[in-house]
Amino acid sequence: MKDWLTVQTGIRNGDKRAVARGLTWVEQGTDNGKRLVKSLFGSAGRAHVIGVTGAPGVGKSTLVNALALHLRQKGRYVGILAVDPSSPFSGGAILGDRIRMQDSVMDPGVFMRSLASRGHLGGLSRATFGAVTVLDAAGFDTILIETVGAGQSEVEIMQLAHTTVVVLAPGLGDDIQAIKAGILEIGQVFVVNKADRDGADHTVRSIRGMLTLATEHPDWMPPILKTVAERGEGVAALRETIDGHRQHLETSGIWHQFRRTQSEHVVGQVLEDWLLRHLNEARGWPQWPGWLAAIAEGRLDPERVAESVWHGAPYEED
Ligand SMILES: Nc1nc2c(ncn2[C@@H]2O[C@H](COP(=O)(O)OP(=O)(O)OP(=O)(O)O)[C@@H](O)[C@H]2O)c(=O)[nH]1
Ligand SMILES: [Mg+2]
Repeated sequence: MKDWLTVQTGIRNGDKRAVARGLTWVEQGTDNGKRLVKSLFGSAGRAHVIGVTGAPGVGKSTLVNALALHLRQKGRYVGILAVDPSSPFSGGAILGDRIRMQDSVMDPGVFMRSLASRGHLGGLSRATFGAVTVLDAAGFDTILIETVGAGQSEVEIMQLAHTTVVVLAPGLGDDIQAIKAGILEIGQVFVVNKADRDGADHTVRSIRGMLTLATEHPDWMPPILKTVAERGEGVAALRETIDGHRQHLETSGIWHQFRRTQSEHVVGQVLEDWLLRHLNEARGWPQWPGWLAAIAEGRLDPERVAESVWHGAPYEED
């Protein structure tokens, strides 16, 4: 399956092999990948995209797996993206996720994929956007995106989600972690997982305290739920809460504005990617070191160099 039209047709028919091929193209940022996302964008926009984020090890993968199994029992088609920003050193972690998620992998109504940054600058959230488009067009009606809630790119990835679930676990300093990562603001649903451990109620209380203090939620006060993902406890309630949030988005009209807001965001990202690529290319130009020296010595205007980078071609000497 090499030709992109065959892959596109396969994706529209929900063929998993075509979906896998399409996601590889999208992940690698190839021309075929871009063509595919462009052509499928019109058929996407139906799926409920749910971000699941939180500090390392809080149980995101276990929870996503339990949620996916529960959604399948409700007859839903579930796409799962595990976005790993820490590549290339995380092969083990991805493998661990695969193993933990293998219950879902055996089910034809579930498609799971890890996306790694593979050393590309930027691009990761763009690849995630493309992957969501592919899964959405393939008929997966619920898409779960797992990412570690640490840096800017993860916050950007969460902007692709209609509903962001922030996962925490009881234990020393978890409340501080949440503030540090700036993820309090992005969550519409909070989950205290590992509720089988001591301190879960304390964590719930501290999240509630911080939410009341830090954010205004005129329409939607984020619920805080407790789960034991390993045993599937609290997962049904979580699913109901997430569905409730979708309903809130629809009745408030936000659901319909979402694509528009997202489009603007995506255009900005494409531009950022271009600029980064131009800058990296320019760094390889033979003139580059000389220019930097000339700027440092005051013989050359930095704006002149920036213009060259912008146009993707070295400036001509007068
Ligand atoms: N006690 C307890 N352990 C859990 C629960 N859920 C998950 N775990 C365990 O917590 C560990 C981490 O779980 P993961 O699901 O890999 O956590 P994660 O947040 O996806 O981790 P990263 O992707 O590495 O950030 C595993 O050993 C799980 O078995 C739970 O509800 N209770
Ligand atoms: Mg994980």
